[in-house]
Amino acid sequence: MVSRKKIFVLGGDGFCGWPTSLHLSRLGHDVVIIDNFSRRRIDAELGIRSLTPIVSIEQRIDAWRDVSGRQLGFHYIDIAQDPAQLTALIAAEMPDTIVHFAEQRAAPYSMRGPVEKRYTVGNNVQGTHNVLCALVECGLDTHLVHLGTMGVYGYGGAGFEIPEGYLGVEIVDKAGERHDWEILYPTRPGSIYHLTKSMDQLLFQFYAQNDKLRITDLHQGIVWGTQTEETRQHEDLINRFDYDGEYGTVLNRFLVEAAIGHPLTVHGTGGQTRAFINIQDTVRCIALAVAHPPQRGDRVKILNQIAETLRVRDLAALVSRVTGASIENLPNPRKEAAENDLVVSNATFRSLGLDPILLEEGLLGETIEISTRFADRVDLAHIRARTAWSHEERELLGRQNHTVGARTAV
Ligand code: NAD
Ligand code: USQ
Repeated sequence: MVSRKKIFVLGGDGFCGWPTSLHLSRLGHDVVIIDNFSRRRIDAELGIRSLTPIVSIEQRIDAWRDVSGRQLGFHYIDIAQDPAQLTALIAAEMPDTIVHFAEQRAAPYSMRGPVEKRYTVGNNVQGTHNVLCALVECGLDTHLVHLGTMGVYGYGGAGFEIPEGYLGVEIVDKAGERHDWEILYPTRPGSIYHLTKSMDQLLFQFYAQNDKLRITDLHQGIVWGTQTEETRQHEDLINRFDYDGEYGTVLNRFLVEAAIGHPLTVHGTGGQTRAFINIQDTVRCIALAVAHPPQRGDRVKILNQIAETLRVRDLAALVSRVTGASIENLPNPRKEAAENDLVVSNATFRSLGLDPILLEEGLLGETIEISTRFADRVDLAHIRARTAWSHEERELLGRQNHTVGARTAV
């Protein structure tokens, strides 16, 4: 039996936030979405759109009321730019939990140029800090659940299983005495976007220590899939699906590429190993995190939110086997290790009962169906990833006859 909570979902109009809002609502919680539609505006700025047709937030909320009988609240607030409005709403509604998805989340977009770098740092770090500041100002014991990323650990290949957020270290002092410490795992972000998640971690550490805020930081892997049990219930509840070179994530992109007969766009050798999780498990994990808050005075609770790790070339081979798509190895526009190992602990979610969906061939079915159903909405010009991480990659791409400029020609 779930104890009913009032939950704010910051970024509740987005890819992870929308299905999470529905799931928490179905579990009986009182859900209020806060969003500034910046993601929809970036679609317009880039000339792209979700593969799936998404309706307005008002239509989404109406459709959910019709199928579930439950009401979702909504407030248009820019959490980075409107701290007073955010604080006033928190003070008035006194949420038990705030789930924070409201950040610019695409690594390639964050590396496009100075405008996007500044926007990403400003939006993400300021937004997170405004939430923390508001909780202190309101004197509330609200539990903050933040969506972080596996990318804060870096992809250098640690040589051991990556723990959940903290690393045990032994220091030997001048007298030869040994001291055991647990420190935040040294962060090695690979993009400006990932850097903002590293900065968020320090903000959380400070506010948990100084103000005894209760904070859970979920280090999530790459999310794949689209639909959840709740979003399947009505066409107007369909989740967004990014496939373009800036916002599309690797597996969903491969499935769209296969659906339109485009070769699978493997960057480099495809030796990059990454962590993955299906969107249906994202929403389950968040419900579990909401139900298991840290105590007041605890350090930040960090959980790795992943199902499994896979190499990009193995993903491509799997998609090729299932769909018959060809594979193309492209010069990598990103500055990242060509090959890395990645072993990650997800012990806490497993101990809370998560039995994650693994990427077996059968489970790709729904994403392939969605990719095929909406294939005529794909804009071929936006398939290739064109943002170079630095001058080095720009030159490499240039030599390969790609149209890449300082801020990347699309
Ligand atoms: P998304 O871009 O689809 O959703 C983010 C939402 O936040 C959007 O609706 C956007 O309009 C809103 N938003 C952004 N800045 C805001 C602001 N200043 N004020 C109010 N609203 C704002 O992204 P997503 O894929 O749903 O990701 C959600 C969170 O999960 C992000 O923080 C991301 O870093 C994290 N995450 C995502 C993935 C993934 O694969 N999608 C993986 C790991 C972690
Ligand atoms: N890649 C390809 N071909 C493509 C697209 C990507 O080979 O067409 C490669 C990339 O070079 C990279 C890997 O696939 O090595 C993953 O790229 P991605 O775009 O799927 O994922 P990433 O940029 O890491 O970001 C995504 C989300 C981000 C989240 C992160 C989780 O956009 O919000 O934080 O996954 S993680 O990767 O675990 O840090």
